[in-house]
Amino acid sequence: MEMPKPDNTPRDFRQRFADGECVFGTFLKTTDPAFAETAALAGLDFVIIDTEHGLASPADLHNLVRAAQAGGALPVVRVAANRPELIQTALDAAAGGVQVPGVSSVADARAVARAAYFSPKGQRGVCRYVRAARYSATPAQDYFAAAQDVLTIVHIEGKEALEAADEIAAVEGIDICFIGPWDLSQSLGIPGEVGHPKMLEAISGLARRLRPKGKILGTFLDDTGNLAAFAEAGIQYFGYGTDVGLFHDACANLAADLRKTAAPNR
Ligand code: 3PY
Ligand code: MG
Repeated sequence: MEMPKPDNTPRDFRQRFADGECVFGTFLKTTDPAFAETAALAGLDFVIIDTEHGLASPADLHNLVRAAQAGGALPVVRVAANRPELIQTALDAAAGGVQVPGVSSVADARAVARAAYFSPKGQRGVCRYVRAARYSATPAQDYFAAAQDVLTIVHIEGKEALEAADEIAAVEGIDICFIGPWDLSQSLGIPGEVGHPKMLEAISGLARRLRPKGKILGTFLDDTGNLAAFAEAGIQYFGYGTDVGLFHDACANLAADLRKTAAPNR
């Protein structure tokens, strides 16, 4: 029997985290909403629309967010940098979460919370004619209340961030500390060696250290080798691979399979 699909809202994620569940998504580098919708229809819980290393313009964001919602996944936007106007643009498009790279201090984390929430939690720029407010169809006070339910995700991915991680994790208004293994490996002097035992130790150790602060932990994977160990260390939000990477791997496997299957007949 098919399991009912979770509704994949920020509130639903919070409940599932509290129940000890993990959630899974992928990064989107392309601007075609079909990938967002397909990932959602295939059963991923969320997609991360990547404007740090991807192509989406502010106008693309709207269609990518729409497509993820149409398929039933939570749309998260990774902004290019920790800037309030980028966070605001993502949330105005009705993203359910923002993911902010390179957060390395308490001041950085406070800036994220300030940009992501309306008063009294923050100072997000106010406009009720945006997609998130259904272009004014949602009554203003209802919109301002509902808009406070977003997921704020900060990347811990450098030496400085590791040192400040306990204080960053204590910042009010931050939901998820996401350990970025690629940037972290570079910062630790083992660039790209994300499977290095030092990395496994750094990521699991950090997760165990931050878990008691009441924050959810996340990380990036592109194979399942360390998934069980990371889940055991308390990580619950997993970004796995990218649209183009998954498509590349599927094509590479297909090409190899087709050649192998045809070979005996030639
Ligand atoms: C990193 O590994 O640095 C990332 O940002 C992964 O998303
Ligand atoms: Mg990174």
